[in-house]
Amino acid sequence: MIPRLITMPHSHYCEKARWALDLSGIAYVEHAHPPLLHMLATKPRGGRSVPVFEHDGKNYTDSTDILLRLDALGANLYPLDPERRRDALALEDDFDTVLGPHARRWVYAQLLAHSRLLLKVMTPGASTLERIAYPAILPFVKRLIRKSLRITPASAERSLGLVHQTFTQVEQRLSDGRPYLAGERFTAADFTFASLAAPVLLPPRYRGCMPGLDEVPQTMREEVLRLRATVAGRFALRMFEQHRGASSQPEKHASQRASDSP
Ligand SMILES: N[C@@H](CCC(=O)N[C@@H](CS)C(=O)NCC(=O)O)C(=O)O
Repeated sequence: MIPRLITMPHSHYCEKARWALDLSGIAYVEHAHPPLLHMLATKPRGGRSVPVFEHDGKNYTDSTDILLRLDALGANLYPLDPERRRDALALEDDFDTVLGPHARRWVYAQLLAHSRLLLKVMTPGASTLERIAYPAILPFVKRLIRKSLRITPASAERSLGLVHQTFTQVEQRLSDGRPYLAGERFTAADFTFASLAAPVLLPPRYRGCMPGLDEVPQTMREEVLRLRATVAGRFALRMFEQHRGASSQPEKHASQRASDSP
């Protein structure tokens, strides 16, 4: 059976897994679901969050596990030198646990009031039924997101501070002139950073769904422009430019769907 990647169209952890899959050259189909409805696909596969990668009868329910699986299959995503490999994995873990959640919380805090934009980025690639049902359940999903991510003006501000802190750490690491985070070669550390920073940078080559810079509220747009201008922001954008190819949207995958069922 052709491997499948269960996603939410806008999720930055899904972009990380998608990027790894695209690098691996393994053919796969993407099944995108909007938040909450994704659980109909992840729960039966032993997970909760997306991405979930179904391959060879097994389910990989965490983005790092997906990358490690692809690496074991020969995708060459990590440095070969054991010390550099450990370093790349530690960076990936740090981005996964700090940058990913805090970028997400700050961006949701900016966008939860903008239902039309949310529908635009959350539903591409979903089944017809999901697309029809979603506007009706969106108000509930928004409340759920606010509650489960503990979004308040103060927590969003704190999260933005932590995003800046990660950007400063990346800048310090790059200050010795190295071209990539774990050394001389493009690795999982680089595309994990670029993917998880994407919600605050809105890179044109993001393959999932992101709002355009001109679609987001002005305060968010100003912050995105500030972050894009930093050394780390420019580095992430360069990763997309040099290592992500031309942009496309998950609708492309809709035509590849084996079925609408999870
Ligand atoms: N540690 C997980 C985190 C993934 C994650 O947080 N995914 C979010 C979307 S960006 C999600 O599925 N949230 C909904 C949920 O947990 O039910 C990974 O790296 O795969």
